[in-house]
Amino acid sequence: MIKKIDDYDESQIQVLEGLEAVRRRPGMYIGSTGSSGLHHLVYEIVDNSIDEALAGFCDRIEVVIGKDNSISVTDNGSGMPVGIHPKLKKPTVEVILTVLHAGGKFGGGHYKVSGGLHGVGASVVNALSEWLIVEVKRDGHLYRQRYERGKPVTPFETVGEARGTGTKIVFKADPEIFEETEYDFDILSRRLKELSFLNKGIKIILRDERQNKEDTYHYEGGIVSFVKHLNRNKQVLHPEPISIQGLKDDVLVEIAMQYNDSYTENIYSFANNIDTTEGGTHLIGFKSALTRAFNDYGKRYNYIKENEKALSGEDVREGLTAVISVKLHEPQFEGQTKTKLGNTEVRSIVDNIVYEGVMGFLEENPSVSKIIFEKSLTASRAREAARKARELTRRKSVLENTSLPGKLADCSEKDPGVCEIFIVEGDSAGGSAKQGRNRKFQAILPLRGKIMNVEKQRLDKILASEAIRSMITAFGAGIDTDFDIEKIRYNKIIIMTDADVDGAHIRTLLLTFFYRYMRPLIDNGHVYFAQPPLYKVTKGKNEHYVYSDKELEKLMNDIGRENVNLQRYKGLGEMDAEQLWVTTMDPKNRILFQVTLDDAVAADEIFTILMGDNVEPRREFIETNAKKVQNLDI
Ligand code: 1YM
Repeated sequence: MIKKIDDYDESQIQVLEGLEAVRRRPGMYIGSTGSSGLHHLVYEIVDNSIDEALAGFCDRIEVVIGKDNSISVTDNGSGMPVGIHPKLKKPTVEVILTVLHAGGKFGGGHYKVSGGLHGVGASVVNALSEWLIVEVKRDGHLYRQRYERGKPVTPFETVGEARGTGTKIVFKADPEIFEETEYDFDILSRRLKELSFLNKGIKIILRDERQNKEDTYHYEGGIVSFVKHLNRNKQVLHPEPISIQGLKDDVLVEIAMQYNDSYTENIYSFANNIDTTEGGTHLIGFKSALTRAFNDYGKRYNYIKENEKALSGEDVREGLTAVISVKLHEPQFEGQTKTKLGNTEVRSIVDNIVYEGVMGFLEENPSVSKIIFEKSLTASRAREAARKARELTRRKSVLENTSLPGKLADCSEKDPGVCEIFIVEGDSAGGSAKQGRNRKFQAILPLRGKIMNVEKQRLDKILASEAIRSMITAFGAGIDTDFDIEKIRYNKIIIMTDADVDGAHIRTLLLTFFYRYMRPLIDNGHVYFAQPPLYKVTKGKNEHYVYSDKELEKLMNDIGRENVNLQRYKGLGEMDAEQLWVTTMDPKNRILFQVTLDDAVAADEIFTILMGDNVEPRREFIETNAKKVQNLDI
């Protein structure tokens, strides 16, 4: 008896130490105490509901952002166990909410597949919350308990009657821990929507009481709906995505894939609902099976002749949108951001299931197969042509011994870390920029004429464009699969265009090109937009350059409107070299926008909408976003 009391004391001390450790080093448990960590709290709680849904007991999850930025998550599952925990002699709910990693110890045999990147569970959320309330409906009773900063402040008790079953957790992130405590509806919405695609049949509701907004996500089609959604603005080559599922050695594999008429591949892989952005064994298995299946089928049905080259992986993935989702026990996550699936056994499991599935589909759908094969074969030929063109570009520059384009005014400094290159629209602005710059570290590359829309071209055509070739040689880092960020000759690549619609168009074209063919430039934050002023305001001897209408309004109020001369700049060409330097190029005064692409899905969507063939979504996008674009002289 005495021993048992000792045990209890000891475990109680361990509990407090555990939660104290979480509060002392929150980053270790949720990644950060910034916005990402804050949103992570929600995912941890939702993941418990998702697990309950995967076990077959829950089909509805409601997430509410309160006016005070509290979060409430409610599910209609079986309800957390309410009995006394046999070892710790406390209500099991309290154990779940106060003991680190408690969740795993109770596993009832079904997949405990969910669990955010860190998979640390509800106790971590409790430790990092100013307060948390848990409610369980079970056996006709409503139970409740309240905690503050991880410690129970009321007993776990029955507070009333209840119909049905389920669990509700309401919490408020602790401002002592988090740098910010305001939730972003769009961030939560994106992840919850993704979860509902990845776990078909679950209805997830997101309500924002701060702004009376509500979204519902519910996809009976699961990842098939996901792929349709990803392709919704593209011209698809077959109306229904190919859907493959299989279960082997307790690993559940689900694949949905659909070709569109573009030239890019868009493959998203998930393991236990976690976005494996670094890929891993499931992705490798998928790719190798797809290539093998295409080549085997192609040879059998004479799409690929006896003496012809086999299709490469890139050929068979051209224009492919796919979602790969695996669920397994004990996933191993590796890589820099722990988003690479490492389980070696998964590779052959996915490979076998995909090979069978793709072969079956090709055999049963000869007309779709023909369309996809024609695309892959054209891709193969185009890639061969591109290889030759690239070879030629490389050889030419070596032979002529003038690797840099003629129009480039290079800087004298050779250390890439301090060098910048301005990509300037038009020769006249290019001239002013060349005169105005600091030639020690600033290079100027004027681009004449239209920039090619790379979304609609394959690499061989793209390489035929002079503007694009001159950028490739000026940057010095190659292109596409040859691109090597280590070789880049400038730390900052600054796009300098007029602040009008044409300028915005050129910026988007250049960004599309960088995004598709020099992606590390964007990922590593090398790309910037210069921000020329919109107005010059002169009053007496004082001159002010103004960069936005808001700023203009404020300045006018500050200096008074009488005897003011307001000059509106229509383009870079209206400024002389000196003005261009002072307002737009001098690091001391200028405003630069750094281009970031933290969300490949959203970026791809924007590029597709703005650049693709479908006019209607483009018009819609421009209409809804025109208001958001500031400093644009429309
Ligand atoms: C709003 C958050 O946590 N729901 C939830 C959690 C659990 C159960 C049901 C559950 C699981 C099991 C048995 C089981 C949890 N249980 C545990 C533990 N919603 C939310 N709904 N009975 C109920 O896994 O066997 C941890 S979470 F530890 F008891 F298993």
